[in-house]
Amino acid sequence: MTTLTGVELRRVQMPLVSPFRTSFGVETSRKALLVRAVTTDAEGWGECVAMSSPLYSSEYVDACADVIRRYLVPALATLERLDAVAVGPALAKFRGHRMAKAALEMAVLDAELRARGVPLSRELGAVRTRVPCGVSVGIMDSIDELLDAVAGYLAEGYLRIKLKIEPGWDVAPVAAVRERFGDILLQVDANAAYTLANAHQLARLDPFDLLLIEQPLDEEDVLGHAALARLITTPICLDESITSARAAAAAISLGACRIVNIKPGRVGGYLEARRIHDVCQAHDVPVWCGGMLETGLGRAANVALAALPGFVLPGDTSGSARYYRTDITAPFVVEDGHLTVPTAPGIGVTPDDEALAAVTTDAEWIPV
Ligand code: NPG
Repeated sequence: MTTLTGVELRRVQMPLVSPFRTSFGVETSRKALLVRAVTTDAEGWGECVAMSSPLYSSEYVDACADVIRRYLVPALATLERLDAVAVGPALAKFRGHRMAKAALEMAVLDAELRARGVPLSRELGAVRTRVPCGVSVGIMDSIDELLDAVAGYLAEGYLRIKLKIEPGWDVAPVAAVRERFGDILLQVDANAAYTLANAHQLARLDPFDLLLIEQPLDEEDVLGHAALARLITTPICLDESITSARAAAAAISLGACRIVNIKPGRVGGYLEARRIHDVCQAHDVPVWCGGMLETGLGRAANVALAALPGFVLPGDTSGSARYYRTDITAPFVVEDGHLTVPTAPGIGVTPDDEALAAVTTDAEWIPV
């Protein structure tokens, strides 16, 4: 019977190859929290997708570390039998904190699958050996700078471009990219920067034949998205609003979205992510895998998830080089617009000791 021996929380700081600007701020380096779960059978790695400030969602790195240390690890320590499927139910009494829960569940799942010799992709039900890659392009100082960035990504083989938008940076960049690059797969992401009062402005994106507009309105404004869907023709995709399979089912029933972005960290883990995939598939709602500037650890797991059958759109699963000069795992390299799904047990990758040590700013052992 497997039990938990302890958990290591490790903070890393990794410079981004170029600043990444969204409607809520600029990231110049990724300060991430990594989780190493040690069990009586194996050890496994998890990555927490929270940012250092609560700007994308209410979670942030220090809060995640605190809740993991103070509540989540002690709750898992009481389990007589530590299975990844038992993690969610054991942590359910603690409200929210999905990114923290997801990181811990990922580490336990990785350890369990390594012990069983099963790759995460097979455990989740993957049907592909490689996944098509998109890239998310931040807000830039000028249209020329944006066009250069997009040209570079297309030359690297990316199959879909996502433009970050905000009021004042929406129709003009989209029009410029369409005009210059023609019939590419193109979508936009607003990170909740608009209100329903902006519907007229958002409708001006309709002629550009976008795949989707992602999260135009506030995360809690599901009804607003349903109203907006009746005013624009571009399909609405939800990200921040979809926190669980239940939330996905409700948003779909209400007509708030026709497409769903699945980020395992945002929804409490890979097992809930698979449930959202299943709900969406049952409703013929296409899904794609989002990204949170993950290191190679989170990327490995995201690529496994993106290989499930309902992931029919290219995800924000870019190659390591789009983010980091040196990743902490062997780099993921885009070939022919695709990333290869890892085949080794668990998430299929481990950190390189030296690379990890070089970016570690703090490490803490939590015994159980
Ligand atoms: O490729 O990992 C990536 C980044 C994809 O745009 C991306 N992520 O809102 O989806 C998002 C966004 C994000 C980035 C959110 C940074 C939070 C922080």
